[in-house]
Amino acid sequence: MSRAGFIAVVGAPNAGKSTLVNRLVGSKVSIVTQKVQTTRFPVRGVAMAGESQMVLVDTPGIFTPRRRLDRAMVRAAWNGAQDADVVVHLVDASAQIAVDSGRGSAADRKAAQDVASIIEGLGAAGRAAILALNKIDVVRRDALLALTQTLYETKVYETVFMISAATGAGVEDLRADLASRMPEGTWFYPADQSADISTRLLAAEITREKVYLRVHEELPYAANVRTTAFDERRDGSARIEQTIFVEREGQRGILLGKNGQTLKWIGEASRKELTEILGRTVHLFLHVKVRETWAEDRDHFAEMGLDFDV
Ligand SMILES: Nc1nc2c(ncn2[C@@H]2O[C@H](COP(=O)(O)OP(=O)(O)OP(=O)(O)O)[C@@H](O)[C@H]2O)c(=O)[nH]1
Ligand SMILES: [Mg+2]
Repeated sequence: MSRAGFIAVVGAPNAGKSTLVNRLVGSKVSIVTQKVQTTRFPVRGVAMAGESQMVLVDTPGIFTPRRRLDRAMVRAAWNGAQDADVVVHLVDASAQIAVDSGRGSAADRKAAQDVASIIEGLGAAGRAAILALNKIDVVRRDALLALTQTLYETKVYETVFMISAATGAGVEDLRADLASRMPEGTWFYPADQSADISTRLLAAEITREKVYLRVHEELPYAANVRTTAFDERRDGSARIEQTIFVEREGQRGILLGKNGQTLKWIGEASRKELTEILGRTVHLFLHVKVRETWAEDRDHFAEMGLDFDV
């Protein structure tokens, strides 16, 4: 009997949600960076285990929102949880443990606050979740057990897994458990499909990942990437044109860099990865435009599947 269902992966920004989804799927469907708030909209990846098809929904991190885009991102994450058959709450164990031992950075403390508010939200929704403690490759075993105990006592979790999305430790146990929780039914996607994102959008995401990797502070959050043209060429290669929108003229300058070096790096890194993902030669053309109001543009939200009016 075949099984199929939806699994929402929720958690504070930077917990490793996208890394976990990519690992379960077995290919890159969602971008990953060391910066918080990388994922901006729910991304679906498809993972298989025997006769079970698991549609994993990678969600934006849940945090205290300020901008319209933040609000829409957090709302999308909660909606993902609501609509799913199973909710996995992924927690960065290393950040929690650092805070509990008084060594936490400001970012760790922020993450711990977000975790507390997610637990509150899960409790209020009456949703039993699976707790997955992530990044066990960088924490001590005794501290991990103490943390497990504390979180389990909140009573919002059915079960706990300790994993490293980065190394894969513990992930197969989690996969088997998730597969067994899928309701009986026919598959949602063909067996060979691993992602549900258009190539144009994926291409924009790959470039946005490179922006996040290359520029810092507020600039990544002020930037957005759109694919404006995607043409198949007769020789089998793809010609992709993209615009990176930023909010201010100064940001445009930083993104271009001295003699255009920064943008060149971004374009080269993105082109390389797109060539790999698409399995053919890619010609990538990047433009940078200042559009103060891109984060207030209804069309942008629609493209990402985000609700503009939350
Ligand atoms: N050491 C370690 N690092 C990890 C692990 N999983 C993820 N990371 C790192 O944590 C950072 C954040 O990973 P992401 O997968 O982008 O996290 P996310 O939860 O999707 O983040 P947002 O999209 O911003 O909410 C990246 O630098 C990852 O390489 C892990 O198991 N161990
Ligand atoms: Mg992410």
